[in-house]
Amino acid sequence: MTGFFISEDLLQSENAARRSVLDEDFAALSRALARRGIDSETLTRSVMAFGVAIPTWGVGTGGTRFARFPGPGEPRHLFDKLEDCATIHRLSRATPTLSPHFPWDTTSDYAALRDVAAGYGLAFDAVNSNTFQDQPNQAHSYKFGSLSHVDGAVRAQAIAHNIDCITIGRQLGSEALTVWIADGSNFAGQSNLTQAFDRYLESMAEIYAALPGDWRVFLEHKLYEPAFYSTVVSDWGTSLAAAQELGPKAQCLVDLGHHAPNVNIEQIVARLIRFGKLGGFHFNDSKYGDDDLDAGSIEPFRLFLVFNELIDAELRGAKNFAPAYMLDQSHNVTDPIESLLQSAIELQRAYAQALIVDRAGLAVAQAANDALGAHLELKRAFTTDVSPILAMARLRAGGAIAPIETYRASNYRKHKTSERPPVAGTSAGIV
Ligand SMILES: [Mn+2]
Repeated sequence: MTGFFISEDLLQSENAARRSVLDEDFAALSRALARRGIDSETLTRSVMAFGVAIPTWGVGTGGTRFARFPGPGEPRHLFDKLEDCATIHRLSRATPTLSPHFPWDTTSDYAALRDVAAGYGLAFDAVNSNTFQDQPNQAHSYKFGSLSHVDGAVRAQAIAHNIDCITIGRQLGSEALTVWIADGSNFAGQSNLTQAFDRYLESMAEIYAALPGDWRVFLEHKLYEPAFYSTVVSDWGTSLAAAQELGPKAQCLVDLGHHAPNVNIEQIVARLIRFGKLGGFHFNDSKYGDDDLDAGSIEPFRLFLVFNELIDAELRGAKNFAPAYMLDQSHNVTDPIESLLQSAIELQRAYAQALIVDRAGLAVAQAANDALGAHLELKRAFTTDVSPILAMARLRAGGAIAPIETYRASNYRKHKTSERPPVAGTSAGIV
């Protein structure tokens, strides 16, 4: 790192100040869990092994449809973004991978980029294509769609871009491509609903054919926005049908904000797992729609219920089950580094809570039609404060007992504000 970096000395002194309280809390929780037959050491090791990818766009301040209020010391380019991602992982030890986006993260030497990331202990997860906005000097516009556009020349351009993303991803060591398209219509009659989906499937088949043998492609559905009458890949049913038609390398990606209000997302997750088609997640939270709020900030119980399905699948050895975990949030009013630290912790919390569900007790209650008893098994896990386990996992992995407090004590943002003079056109915020 060329500029300021949080020193080992600061990390150690911040941890030392919190160590005795953590030891006390960890011991008390370990005793409580042991009474339930749960080994806190095993649980801590599981938490240490959990990781979620940071989206490179997430470390910049996001915006709304109305405005973007840039924060001080924002990353100016890809290598600044890497510094911020490295800092998040250094403190949280929960974000060992990056999910890049093209063309926003375009650079001239991807082998060098991979080396710089590796120097920070970071690797690359799924690459994201972008056919939802036009790029300078682009031959055709995506105003009326991309992979499902009525004009074959536009579709060909969008297909070529996705294949370019695969080529870049191979150089970065990635093994998956995430495709989300903004295609749809705003007026009844504007688009032939059947033909638009047929064109999407034909385009995706060409992208699918370009996938290396060990790659997967994730299809991300979204109910609405920017199209407000119909969206070509609108829901998990459409996504599942497309993934089944394309073949085994195609799986569905669940963005928690891309569903109808009040939809039972954990049941969708269970269905996709049942058919070996759950590819991964874009974690965030929402109150109304695709709000891209911080994971676990609005509905932590729902997040827990999603992880409950994931653990259930893991324990029963569900086939084709290797979901990729990514955050996909827009940080408008917080320091993005703090939001991403907290979100990674919230995912670990839901994961740990799901791991301590008494599954034998749950199965007994379900078999006996004991509705409340079954519910209480889940609530007992959800209401357990696993914070000491999470903090101990971070400490043992070399991170911070209190990541946000340590980050604030370091004055990282203040240092970056002087190192990074503001520039125009920082890309941030994604679907
Ligand atoms: Mn998303």
